[in-house]
Amino acid sequence: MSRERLRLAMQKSGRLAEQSLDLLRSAGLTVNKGANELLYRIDNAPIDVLRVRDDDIPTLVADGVADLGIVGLNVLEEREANARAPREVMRLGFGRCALKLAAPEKASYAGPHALDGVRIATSYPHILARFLDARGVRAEIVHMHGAVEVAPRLGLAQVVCDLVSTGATLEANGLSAVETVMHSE
Ligand code: PRT
Ligand code: ZN
Repeated sequence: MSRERLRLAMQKSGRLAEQSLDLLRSAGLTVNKGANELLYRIDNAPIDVLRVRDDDIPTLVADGVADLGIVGLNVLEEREANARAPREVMRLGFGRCALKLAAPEKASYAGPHALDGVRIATSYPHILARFLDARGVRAEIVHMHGAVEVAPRLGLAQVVCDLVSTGATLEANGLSAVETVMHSE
């Protein structure tokens, strides 16, 4: 696909949205919000900003609808099994978090093998499966699209694998981190 203007996909709203725009502004680019919520225009460079859900960014870049995207490594890696996953070109240093395994405070944890036969709730089933496979652990992965931290209280899973930044969400749900699966930004 050939275009006159570079198209950059970024999160429309959420944790990465404002910092992604700040990055452009700090590069001296003038972001014109205009009336079109889907597409912002850079006035002083041939760049358009496509504003979408973060989960759609890898597909938009893989399909050539956008030339570049700003997205969490966690979202990118979750699609790695997919041959059309785009390539990481640069780390941007914001949105830092870690994908961690966490269990109810009282539970004792003696290493990955303690997870054999355990049900683990996560929004990142591929990343988690790769982590468990590499350690020879056979656990049951429960795929949830949100509110992963409530799974143990609901009796849906004994352990969760979720993104953590301050740790406040784990604490509020009586969970303690036991392993780091990946670092992200
Ligand atoms: O609407 P859209 O689909 O675009 O957004 P989203 O809701 O899927 O994503 P969003 O905005 O929540 O997160 C976008 C990206 O920010 C993620 O893919 C990560 O790369 C990054 N990021 C950084 C985080 C966090 N920190 C984070 N703390 N994403 C999510 N969280 C959540 C986490 O899932 C948990 O619910 O925040 C909670 C934990 O936070 P603490 O501070 O209590 O530990
Ligand atoms: Zn999302």
